[in-house]
Amino acid sequence: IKNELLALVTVLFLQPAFAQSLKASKQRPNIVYIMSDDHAYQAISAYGHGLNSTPNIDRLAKEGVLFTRASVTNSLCAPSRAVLLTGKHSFINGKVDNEARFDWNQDNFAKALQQHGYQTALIGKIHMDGLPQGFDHSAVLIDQGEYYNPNFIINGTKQQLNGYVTDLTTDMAIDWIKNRDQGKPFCLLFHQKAPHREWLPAVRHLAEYTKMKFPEPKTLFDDFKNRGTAAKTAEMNILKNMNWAGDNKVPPAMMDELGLKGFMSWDKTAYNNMLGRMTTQEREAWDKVYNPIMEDFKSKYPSMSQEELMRWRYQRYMQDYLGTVAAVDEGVGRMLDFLKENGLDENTIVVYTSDQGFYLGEHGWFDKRFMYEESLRTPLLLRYPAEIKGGRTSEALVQNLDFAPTLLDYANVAIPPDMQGKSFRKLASGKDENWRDAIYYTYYEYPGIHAVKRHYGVRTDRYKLIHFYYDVDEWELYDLEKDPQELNNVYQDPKYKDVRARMHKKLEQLRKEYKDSTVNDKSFLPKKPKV
Ligand code: SGN
Ligand code: CA
Repeated sequence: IKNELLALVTVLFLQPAFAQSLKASKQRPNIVYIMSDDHAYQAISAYGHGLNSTPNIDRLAKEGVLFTRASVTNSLCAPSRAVLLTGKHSFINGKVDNEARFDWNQDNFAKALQQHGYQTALIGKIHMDGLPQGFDHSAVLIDQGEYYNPNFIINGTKQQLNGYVTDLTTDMAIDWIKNRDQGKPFCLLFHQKAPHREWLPAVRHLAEYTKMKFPEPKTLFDDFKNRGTAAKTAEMNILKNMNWAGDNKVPPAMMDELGLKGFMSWDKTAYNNMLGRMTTQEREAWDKVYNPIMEDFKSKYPSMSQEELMRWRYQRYMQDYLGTVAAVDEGVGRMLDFLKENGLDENTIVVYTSDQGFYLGEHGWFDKRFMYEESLRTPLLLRYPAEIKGGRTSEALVQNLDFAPTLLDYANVAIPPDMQGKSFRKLASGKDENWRDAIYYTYYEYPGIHAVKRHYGVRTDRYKLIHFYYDVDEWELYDLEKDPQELNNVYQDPKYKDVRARMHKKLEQLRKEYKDSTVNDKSFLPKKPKV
């Protein structure tokens, strides 16, 4: 019997899965944090909006947890990244808008991981000046970065790479893991540029996506009745505020023939610069697909109504935006396959998220910035089989503020007490947790591009209170249960008197807790961002 037992134990040990989980229990987990830029949750099929198909990102939902109400604290690129790194609100970490300087000398969670024996890397978009601190290796795009044959700054040295940005970023991310020091755990921030404006899909996706027709959101023709000034004056309308060449890919010469004017002064330049980066072959492939579309548009344009034009522009927008998402999804698939093939899938936490949400035609809009749902919320999926059973969803009010403490918690590194977020590690695996019942939001980039007024607010399970200030003084209150699309501001409605008072109280409480004194402190307000 002794021999049989010995044989059984030996067989068990030889099972690769068993061996791996035994190893995993001893090692600190690796982290692959994947973040895209402007990736709306509506454009991930696991969220069930029926727009497109993202089978690889969906694998994270099947094998992990999907958060339905994850949100950001400031719906803008660079501020969101600063919150991710520091675990602190914008008014504390100082990166209040895209123009403000980010102080890399302050603490961030990557530095803490490094100090505790992790090897760290940052690959892709970061949208901040200065050499990233906290990373053993960095390969970052300059500012917004380019889709075709982009420039990267690799450990401080500029280099132009040949290829498509999403694929190059994925290649570099996988290569870095391949070449890592196998004796240490790792944390990789794998940040895609896509699907950021101006939405240039990879050559292999052009034909497929430009043939697709997408369902229109119910509020594509929103008239902003019962809303305040901020929503009415924002410059995010697909019909009025998009660029013809830069965004919709109408060639500049055709714009002239049709008498079309871009909303931004850089409309034609953007098109010329972007397409000018392509190789001859890439450009030929592009023209082959886009020329017939544009010729067809040219012939129809003179008889198109404003409504038809809006519909055409919405479809063009969706085709290119979702076309860029296709390559992001493939990159996630390649990363997951790589981890699996190399026995790293059990002991690696994989996160997928975006720097914020995005409007895909809701309220007639593109872009983000507002505290309304589509841009406040951001996709969040997390896979870690050692702790999380697949197929879970969570409605908890988690935020990007929580990433730094959560990842430190998984790595068994003490969470610095001045971080303002909270670890959602227990929540992720479905354990009981006394979670926050409200979130706090701030937005500052005004005056600025898209003209979204400064605001801050609070959101609870059911209600949202927003204050727009600076050159207005307006309050909005939404009942998200009765009005999930936020079409009816009930701030002045007597029926909501008590709710309104409760929400004001909650807001004050949060502003105190997070130490925000910025709204009444004029000296804090950043200098006019350049448009
Ligand atoms: C650019 C875009 C804007 C976008 C900002 C910020 N205009 O300025 O539409 O809101 O970036 O985006 S573009 O014509 O230059 O493309 S963010 O994701 O970096 O915050
Ligand atoms: Ca962004």
